Amino acid sequence: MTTETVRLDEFYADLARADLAPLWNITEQLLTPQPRPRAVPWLWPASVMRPLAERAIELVPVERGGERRVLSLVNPGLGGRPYAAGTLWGALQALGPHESAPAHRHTPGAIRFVLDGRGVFTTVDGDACDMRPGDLVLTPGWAWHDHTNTGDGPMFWFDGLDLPMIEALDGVFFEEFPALNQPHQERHNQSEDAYAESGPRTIAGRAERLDPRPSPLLVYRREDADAHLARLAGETGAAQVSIEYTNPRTGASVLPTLACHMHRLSGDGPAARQSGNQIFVVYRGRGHSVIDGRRFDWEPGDMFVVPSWVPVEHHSPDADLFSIDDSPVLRAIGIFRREAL
Ligand code: GTQ
Ligand code: FE2
Repeated sequence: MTTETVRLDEFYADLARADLAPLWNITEQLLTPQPRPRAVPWLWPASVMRPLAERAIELVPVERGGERRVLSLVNPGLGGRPYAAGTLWGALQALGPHESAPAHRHTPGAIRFVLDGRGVFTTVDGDACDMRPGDLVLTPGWAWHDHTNTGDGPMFWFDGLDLPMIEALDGVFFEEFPALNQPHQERHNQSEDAYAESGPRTIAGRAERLDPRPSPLLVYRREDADAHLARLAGETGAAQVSIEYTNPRTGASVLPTLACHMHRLSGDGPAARQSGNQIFVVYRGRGHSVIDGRRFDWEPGDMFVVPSWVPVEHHSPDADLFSIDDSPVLRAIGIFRREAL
């Protein structure tokens, strides 16, 4: 070895010992020309998840400590971390007949999209929000929340949280409510009444307004989304129409960290990619999506992930896809990109 090489080797060893790294050797892996998400496109079939969730109801009680009966989507690209994508938590939650999940609060914000069952309400800061299939329920960051099943059957819903994002920011706080459940107002769904006369609950396309506060409306009903989608599809005749659930007071996304959409397909949707991660939940109908050139066939209750900047297109003669994404955060810092392909 030349003296030069020896001196260089010594230098790199000294750098490592001093807890320093030379950028010039890692520039290309850090400043990538475009996002290189570690999460991969992936689909979790309802036919696999649902029987496992039913077994969980039989085998595992919902208790303090564990808090929830939730099966989290584990993206195989993330080295075993329990996240659907780098920034998003996705999960299937199950609540058995006459069970309730304890009240707590945390800085990560959450949304629930109801898949199946009846008789459940989620209490959010004292407001009991009734949940029916196709409804969207918000539990904003630091809001007390617990889930109660008053019915004789199980309920299943999709949970979407910004947990990995808040974890990356080292901003996770969690607190148990002093009692198992929080008291709630006798009259349910008060946020719905309070915002009945304010602005629209869904908009065509994507929100442009930004708001650091979550929507004060906590429940978005299936019927409203359905009517809007039907109207849009009729007006445009497009093979895919999309609406976003919005804050009726400001027109912003429902949470400062998460946007929620519903997409109605009646043919071959357009190909597009966007920065930030997305999770899709099949609400109604059968079809397939092509993600990064790979075909994923889906049916109701299936969940799939489209990582940042990966091209995606959806195909179905008749289907509704619910989705969440982290675009409000990318938009807030001016780095959101979306491109038709
Ligand atoms: O229902 O409160 O999927 O706290 C993950 C964490 C659901 C919930 C999840 C939670 C909840
Ligand atoms: Fe929670």
